[in-house]
Amino acid sequence: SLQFPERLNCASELLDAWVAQGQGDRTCLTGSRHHWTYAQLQAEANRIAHVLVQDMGVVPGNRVLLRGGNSPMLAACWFAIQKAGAIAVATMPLLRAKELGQIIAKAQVTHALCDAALGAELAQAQTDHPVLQRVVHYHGEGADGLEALAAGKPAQFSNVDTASDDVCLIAFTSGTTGQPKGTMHFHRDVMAICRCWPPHCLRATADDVFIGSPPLAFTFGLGGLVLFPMSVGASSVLLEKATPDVLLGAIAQHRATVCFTAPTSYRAMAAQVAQHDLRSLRKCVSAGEALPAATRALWKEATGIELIDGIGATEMLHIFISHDEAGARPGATGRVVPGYQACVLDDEGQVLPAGRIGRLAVKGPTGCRYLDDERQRQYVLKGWNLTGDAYLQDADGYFVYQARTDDMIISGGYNIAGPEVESALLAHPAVAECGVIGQPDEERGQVVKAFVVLRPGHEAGPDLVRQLQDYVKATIAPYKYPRAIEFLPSLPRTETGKLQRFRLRQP
Ligand code: 3UK
Repeated sequence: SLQFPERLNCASELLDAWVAQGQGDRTCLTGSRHHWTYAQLQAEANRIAHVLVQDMGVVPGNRVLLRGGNSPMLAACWFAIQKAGAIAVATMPLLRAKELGQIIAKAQVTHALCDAALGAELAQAQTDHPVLQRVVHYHGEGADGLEALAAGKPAQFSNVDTASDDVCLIAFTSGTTGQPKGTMHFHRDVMAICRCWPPHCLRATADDVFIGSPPLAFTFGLGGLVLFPMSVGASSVLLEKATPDVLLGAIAQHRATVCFTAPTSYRAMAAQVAQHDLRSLRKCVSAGEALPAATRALWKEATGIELIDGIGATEMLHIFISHDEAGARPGATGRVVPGYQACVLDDEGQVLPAGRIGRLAVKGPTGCRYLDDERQRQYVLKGWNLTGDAYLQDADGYFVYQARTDDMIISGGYNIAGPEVESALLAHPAVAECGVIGQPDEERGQVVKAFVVLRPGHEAGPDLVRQLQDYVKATIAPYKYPRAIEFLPSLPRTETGKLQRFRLRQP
């Protein structure tokens, strides 16, 4: 049920409840430094909660910034913040002082827990933003470190009695341009996402071992690598830096069964599966950007596993359109996740019939609450969240991704979705990665331009350009073919695996 009691603390539900039920000895989190059962994670989180309250002066409602790569300690800190009734503001490890400063100012962050190895940029941000009063480091040495402070604290902590609609988490969007937007989520939102997508599309059990690449600061990673495994009593492997080769090695080493990562990472892994024993793996989830049919086929051929695609958004907290393995349909994201509603709207906000391209709108137990941002009005219309994606819904209720609304290419009067051209190109054996944009053009307004990264053994040149163009013309409507093709050694991507099209557009 998606009804929640008036008082609710997500740490009680996801962590303490297992120990209370006598399941405390089950393995919970594994990292390079720690391997914790549920009881050990609970004790650690309780001690850290005491540090937050006694040593750092955190009171309920304070915003506490987290900075670190994925690790059991980072997760323990996250739960400690929940236990103290404070609000977690997790940040991407690669952020610099200036970006951290924007987040500190926007969320009025007063306290921080930070991996000692990443302290310098945060110290700089703190100098510029004195609202941040107190930073404590973990994974370091010394008597003022988090571990030393926590060692003297009791392993019991009485969780703050939060309301189910108290904010517990401010997630910043991995937006590719503009000022970062903070999205606020309640304790009940954290529980709601555990009850919607996982039981319907993932169906993991307590015996599963989760693994993946998304940072816990990205809600795809927080859900997939901490909340969802813990909601079923499973365990999770947290990797500080999960490049495709590291991830493959770790899947084999830990006998992982459920993997979460982005399409680009599945493509890179597919090329090297032969060197690894992946027989433990049974479920693979793809999100963050559209999953091309060619990538679904590539991964299935390499591993025998049907990818589970799902579109989620920081604003919605997690995935709202998806499918299970049996419901996979190449080229489509899936159907609306039970608990949510979704439709496609025209520019006037009217629902479009099947087959028509328009703006994706979604509604459900979670939704967009920007922290002090004018853009709330653009994102939410009459209770519907407009994700900024162009989609169509087919007659069977499957949603077919087209492009980000601002990324639609208009060329010679035609509307062309770059990702459709990318999907066509990715099916060609010479193409490892590609990105398609509209390049300004006097005559046509825009022309379709493709940036292509080649697989080893293929040579860039006019012959290959012509081959690729002919290939696209033979696969999709010929007017969509890329009139310009440029070869690059790699494509610009965010830490979350999203192609940065705006950077491809810069001449
Ligand atoms: C795009 C997809 C097509 C789409 C996210 C799962 O990506 C997540 O959140 P962000 O706020 O970005 C949201 C935007 O990313 N997108 C994501 N997944 C897909 N497009 N197919 C997909 N499967 O433009 C969306 O509006 O960074 C994903 C769970 C939690 C998340 N926060």
